[in-house]
Amino acid sequence: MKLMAATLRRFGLAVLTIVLVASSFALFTPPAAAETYKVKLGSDKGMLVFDPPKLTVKPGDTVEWVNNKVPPHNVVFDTANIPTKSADLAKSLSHKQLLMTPGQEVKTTFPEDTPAGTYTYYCEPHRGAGMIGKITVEG
Ligand SMILES: [Cu+2]
Repeated sequence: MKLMAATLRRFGLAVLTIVLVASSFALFTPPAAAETYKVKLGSDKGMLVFDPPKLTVKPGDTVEWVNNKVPPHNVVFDTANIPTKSADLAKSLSHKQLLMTPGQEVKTTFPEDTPAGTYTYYCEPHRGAGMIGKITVEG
Protein backbone atom coordinates (compact mmCIF):
# COMPACT_ATOMS: atom_id res chain seq x y z
CA MET A 1 0.00 0.00 0.00
CA LYS A 2 2.79 2.35 0.99
CA LEU A 3 4.68 1.48 -2.16
CA MET A 4 1.65 2.23 -4.31
CA ALA A 5 1.15 5.60 -2.64
CA ALA A 6 4.79 6.49 -3.27
CA THR A 7 4.53 5.43 -6.90
CA LEU A 8 1.39 7.47 -7.34
CA ARG A 9 3.04 10.47 -5.76
CA ARG A 10 6.03 10.14 -8.05
CA PHE A 11 3.75 9.75 -11.05
CA GLY A 12 1.78 12.81 -9.97
CA LEU A 13 4.96 14.81 -9.69
CA ALA A 14 6.02 13.76 -13.18
CA VAL A 15 2.66 14.80 -14.61
CA LEU A 16 2.83 18.11 -12.76
CA THR A 17 6.31 18.75 -14.16
CA ILE A 18 5.15 18.04 -17.71
CA VAL A 19 2.15 20.33 -17.30
CA LEU A 20 4.33 23.12 -15.94
CA VAL A 21 6.91 22.81 -18.69
CA ALA A 22 4.22 22.70 -21.36
CA SER A 23 2.35 25.69 -19.99
CA SER A 24 5.49 27.78 -19.62
CA PHE A 25 6.13 27.12 -23.30
CA ALA A 26 2.67 28.41 -24.12
CA LEU A 27 3.30 31.50 -22.00
CA PHE A 28 6.70 32.40 -23.34
CA THR A 29 6.34 31.56 -27.01
CA PRO A 30 6.14 34.95 -28.71
CA PRO A 31 3.20 35.64 -31.02
CA ALA A 32 3.79 35.18 -34.75
CA ALA A 33 6.02 37.95 -36.08
CA ALA A 34 4.37 40.66 -38.15
CA GLU A 35 4.77 40.18 -41.90
CA THR A 36 5.61 42.68 -44.63
CA TYR A 37 3.99 42.27 -48.03
CA LYS A 38 5.08 43.97 -51.23
CA VAL A 39 2.61 45.16 -53.86
CA LYS A 40 3.88 46.48 -57.20
CA LEU A 41 2.30 49.59 -58.67
CA GLY A 42 1.96 48.61 -62.31
CA SER A 43 2.84 45.06 -63.32
CA ASP A 44 6.21 44.13 -64.79
CA LYS A 45 4.49 43.93 -68.20
CA GLY A 46 3.21 47.50 -67.85
CA MET A 47 -0.41 46.72 -66.98
CA LEU A 48 -2.27 49.31 -64.89
CA VAL A 49 -2.82 47.04 -61.89
CA PHE A 50 -1.73 46.44 -58.34
CA ASP A 51 0.34 43.26 -58.35
CA PRO A 52 -0.89 41.24 -56.51
CA PRO A 53 -4.37 42.81 -56.63
CA LYS A 54 -5.60 40.89 -53.57
CA LEU A 55 -3.84 40.33 -50.30
CA THR A 56 -4.77 38.92 -46.90
CA VAL A 57 -3.03 40.37 -43.86
CA LYS A 58 -3.33 40.36 -40.10
CA PRO A 59 -3.43 43.41 -37.84
CA GLY A 60 0.18 44.48 -37.24
CA ASP A 61 1.29 43.48 -40.74
CA THR A 62 2.74 45.99 -43.18
CA VAL A 63 2.01 46.47 -46.88
CA GLU A 64 4.71 48.10 -48.95
CA TRP A 65 3.69 49.55 -52.29
CA VAL A 66 6.57 49.79 -54.72
CA ASN A 67 6.31 52.06 -57.74
CA ASN A 68 7.02 49.84 -60.76
CA LYS A 69 5.75 50.55 -64.27
CA VAL A 70 3.63 53.21 -65.98
CA PRO A 71 3.63 55.83 -63.20
CA PRO A 72 2.34 58.05 -61.70
CA HIS A 73 0.46 55.99 -59.13
CA ASN A 74 -0.88 56.44 -55.66
CA VAL A 75 -2.75 54.43 -53.03
CA VAL A 76 -6.13 55.69 -51.86
CA PHE A 77 -8.47 53.97 -49.42
CA ASP A 78 -12.00 55.19 -49.79
CA THR A 79 -14.14 55.83 -46.70
CA ALA A 80 -17.06 54.08 -48.40
CA ASN A 81 -15.04 50.95 -49.12
CA ILE A 82 -13.57 50.06 -45.76
CA PRO A 83 -15.45 48.07 -43.08
CA THR A 84 -16.03 50.87 -40.53
CA LYS A 85 -16.57 53.67 -43.06
CA SER A 86 -14.16 55.69 -40.93
CA ALA A 87 -12.75 58.70 -42.78
CA ASP A 88 -9.84 58.94 -40.33
CA LEU A 89 -8.84 55.32 -40.80
CA ALA A 90 -9.16 55.59 -44.60
CA LYS A 91 -6.94 58.66 -44.56
CA SER A 92 -4.33 57.06 -42.30
CA LEU A 93 -4.07 54.00 -44.58
CA SER A 94 -3.80 56.06 -47.78
CA HIS A 95 -0.81 57.52 -49.61
CA LYS A 96 -2.28 60.24 -51.80
CA GLN A 97 0.93 61.78 -53.08
CA LEU A 98 1.71 60.64 -56.60
CA LEU A 99 4.74 58.43 -57.02
CA MET A 100 6.55 59.46 -60.17
CA THR A 101 9.78 57.47 -60.09
CA PRO A 102 10.07 53.69 -60.42
CA GLY A 103 11.40 52.21 -57.17
CA GLN A 104 9.73 54.78 -54.90
CA GLU A 105 7.76 53.14 -52.13
CA VAL A 106 5.20 53.92 -49.50
CA LYS A 107 3.99 51.65 -46.74
CA THR A 108 1.12 51.17 -44.34
CA THR A 109 1.18 49.16 -41.14
CA PHE A 110 -2.28 48.00 -40.26
CA PRO A 111 -2.73 48.86 -36.56
CA GLU A 112 -3.35 46.06 -34.06
CA ASP A 113 -6.92 47.31 -33.63
CA THR A 114 -7.72 47.34 -37.36
CA PRO A 115 -11.26 45.99 -37.75
CA ALA A 116 -11.42 42.75 -39.75
CA GLY A 117 -12.89 42.92 -43.22
CA THR A 118 -12.16 43.91 -46.80
CA TYR A 119 -10.41 47.16 -47.56
CA THR A 120 -10.71 48.27 -51.18
CA TYR A 121 -8.29 50.86 -52.51
CA TYR A 122 -7.41 52.38 -55.85
CA CYS A 123 -4.90 54.46 -57.74
CA GLU A 124 -6.37 57.88 -58.51
CA PRO A 125 -4.90 58.36 -62.02
CA HIS A 126 -5.85 54.82 -63.09
CA ARG A 127 -9.02 54.02 -61.18
CA GLY A 128 -11.00 54.21 -64.42
CA ALA A 129 -8.59 51.76 -66.03
CA GLY A 130 -9.31 49.30 -63.21
CA MET A 131 -6.30 49.85 -60.99
CA ILE A 132 -8.11 48.68 -57.87
CA GLY A 133 -6.80 46.50 -55.06
CA LYS A 134 -8.24 44.63 -52.11
CA ILE A 135 -6.73 43.90 -48.75
CA THR A 136 -8.54 41.52 -46.46
CA VAL A 137 -7.69 42.01 -42.80
CA GLU A 138 -8.22 38.85 -40.78
CA GLY A 139 -9.76 39.01 -37.35
CU1 LIG B 1 -1.84 53.95 -61.18
